[in-house]
Amino acid sequence: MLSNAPILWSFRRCPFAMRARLAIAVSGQIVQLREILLRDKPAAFLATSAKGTVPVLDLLDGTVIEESRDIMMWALGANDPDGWLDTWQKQPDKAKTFLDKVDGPFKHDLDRYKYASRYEVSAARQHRENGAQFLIELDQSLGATGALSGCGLGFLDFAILPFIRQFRIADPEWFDAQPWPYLHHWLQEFLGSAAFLGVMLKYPPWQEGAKAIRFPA
Ligand SMILES: N[C@@H](CCC(=O)N[C@@H](CS)C(=O)NCC(=O)O)C(=O)O
Repeated sequence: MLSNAPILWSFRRCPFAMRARLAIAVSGQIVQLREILLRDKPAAFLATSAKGTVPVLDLLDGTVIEESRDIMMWALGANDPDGWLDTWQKQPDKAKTFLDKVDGPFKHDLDRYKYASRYEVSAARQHRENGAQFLIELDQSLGATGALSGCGLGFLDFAILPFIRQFRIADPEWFDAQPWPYLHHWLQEFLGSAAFLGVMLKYPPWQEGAKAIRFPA
């Protein structure tokens, strides 16, 4: 029954929530999706997780998972048909260091580049430059194998692709003009994939008493 399925508190455009939805979808786990507005967080969401960030997964057995990577692990730990976890099993320290870099310094630069006001042009340029240095490294890795997770797309790719998408959206014209052929190909394939489009469907914000929404659809 859907009402017994775990509840995923999510926000469609949040890259952390996207990576969680991608892993849930590929794993075949079924959850109840509750879309929220970050500027108007429901009391029931804050009662589940006081820190107030999405995604949050409530397993309804007293366990609440409050970090996107842990939600990915939960889903893939239950079922991993495409071998997303292979890279973790082979090189866990390398995978963790890489993701810490994405969620830490890269996200820091992304936010300061993306949300810079027009009065902070030079600071924004510096943050774009910092991010670009990382993207150059990614392009080189992708040139070798076409994926960041080894021979095929896996955890590292899907955990970071939503952030690279955001970096591009800040200035698509500039981004598309950069000499990063492997990165552009990797990103465009993802943006056009059924996997991505399937986790980007639009849902109205959840309200108390609303009918449960099955995810994936
Ligand atoms: N470390 C967290 C970060 C999640 C996060 O920062 N999510 C943002 C949205 S993209 C958020 O909920 N921010 C709270 C707010 O804007 O009020 C994770 O990996 O799940």
